[in-house]
Amino acid sequence: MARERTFVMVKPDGVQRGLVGEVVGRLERRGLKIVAMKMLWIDRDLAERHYQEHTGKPFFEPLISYITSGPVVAMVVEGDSAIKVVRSMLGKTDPKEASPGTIRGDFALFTGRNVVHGSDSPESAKREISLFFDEGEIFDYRRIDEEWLYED
Ligand code: IDP
Ligand code: MG
Repeated sequence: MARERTFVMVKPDGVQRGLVGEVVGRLERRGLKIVAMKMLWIDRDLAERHYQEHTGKPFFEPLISYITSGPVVAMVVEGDSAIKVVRSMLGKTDPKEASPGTIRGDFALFTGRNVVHGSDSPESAKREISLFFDEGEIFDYRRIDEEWLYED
């Protein structure tokens, strides 16, 4: 069993469209555990740091405006293989290519308005979690259904 933590964010369009509960509900029902969560309005500095790998790309400026355009809901999500599982639940970056049943495949049409973010690797997860959360904001607890969710 590989317990992992990943960083998930409902982007400004997801918040404006009332999809916070939908996203959180899907993660919870899957058996993933929310171990930290907050609403914040990302400023330019944090946006540029979060998306540093995309610096200089043609979509960088629109991406920074998008992600700073309204409040977001940021989370740390824990579970077995959480990084891969969350990415598969989000669907492809371009929602037109995302399978129905995924969040982007069910709720979005445009890459630049794709509702959710999830870390793409253990290194990104670690980096992104520490950008948004202090250690004291992340909680270690057992969910009552873990006994039935986990095989061992
Ligand atoms: P990801 O969010 O699926 O990891 P990345 O390639 O890391 O996708 O891109 C980060 C975010 O930048 C995407 O979720 C999307 O909002 C935006 N983005 C990526 N590529 C484009 C593009 O070609 N046009 C507009 N926005 C883009
Ligand atoms: Mg990415």
